[in-house]
Amino acid sequence: MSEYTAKDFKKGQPRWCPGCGDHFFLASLHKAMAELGVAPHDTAVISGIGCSSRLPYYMNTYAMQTIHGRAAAISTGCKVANPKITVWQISGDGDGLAIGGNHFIHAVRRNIDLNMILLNNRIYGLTKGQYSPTSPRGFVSKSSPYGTVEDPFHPAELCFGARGRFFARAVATDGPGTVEILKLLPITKVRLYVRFFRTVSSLMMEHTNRYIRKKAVPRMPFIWNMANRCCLVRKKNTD
Ligand SMILES: Cc1ncc(C[n+]2csc(CCOP(=O)(O)OP(=O)(O)O)c2C)c(N)n1
Ligand code: SF4
Repeated sequence: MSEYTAKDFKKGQPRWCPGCGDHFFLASLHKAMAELGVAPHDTAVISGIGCSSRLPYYMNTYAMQTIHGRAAAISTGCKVANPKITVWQISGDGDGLAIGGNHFIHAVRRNIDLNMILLNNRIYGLTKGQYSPTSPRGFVSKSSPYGTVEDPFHPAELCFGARGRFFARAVATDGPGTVEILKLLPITKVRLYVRFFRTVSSLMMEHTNRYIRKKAVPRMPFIWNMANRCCLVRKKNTD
């Protein structure tokens, strides 16, 4: 039984838009950390730059918002300097897979026990809606007014291509599913990578909202663990 509650991990007042999926994810992270029972002073949360990368401000743990695309590099440094610390790395799809793509694949390959989280809204939120490496082909945005002509990354394929061993995804509004997955991360002790979809509220994100409803939600949240070849598909999709 853990001696902590979610309150022990909370700090500050989030500044995300009302209804942004980041609020849901943050609440799940607080809850999962409390249930895992690792002390706040043994935990570090490290991000790059982006809306999602503001998350460390709201953690009552060691926390750092660093520079764009470098969350994996600085998380690696933190973990190597003090392996006893549980490190949670937070990136958006822009931060983690565009400017930080190279750091991402090598951090997965090195397998130094980071809990890597990708908050994937398939767009650059903070800079007002440019397309990202996970935007679908044809996505109309400020940087692709006629639709993108590129195919997106599939984060799971990227993870396994870099010799990752564990991948899971959930919809951020599925609180219990998200907590369930987050609690698996520190105990699996294989390369870890989680992908979350967010639902978003601002008008700018409307396309993303539509996309998530039409295409992403029918695909169930799942967990894939290469170590024991198990694939758990959650039956209920709560988004
Ligand atoms: C070196 C550098 N290049 C570009 C930027 C501008 N910039 C800030 S956040 C961002 C992308 C954010 O997108 P994402 O990581 O998906 O996070 P979101 O805001 O969607 O949560 C960009 C391009 C920057 N801050 N630094
Ligand atoms: S701009 Fe988008 S990603 Fe950023 S806080 Fe608002 S809804 Fe969330």
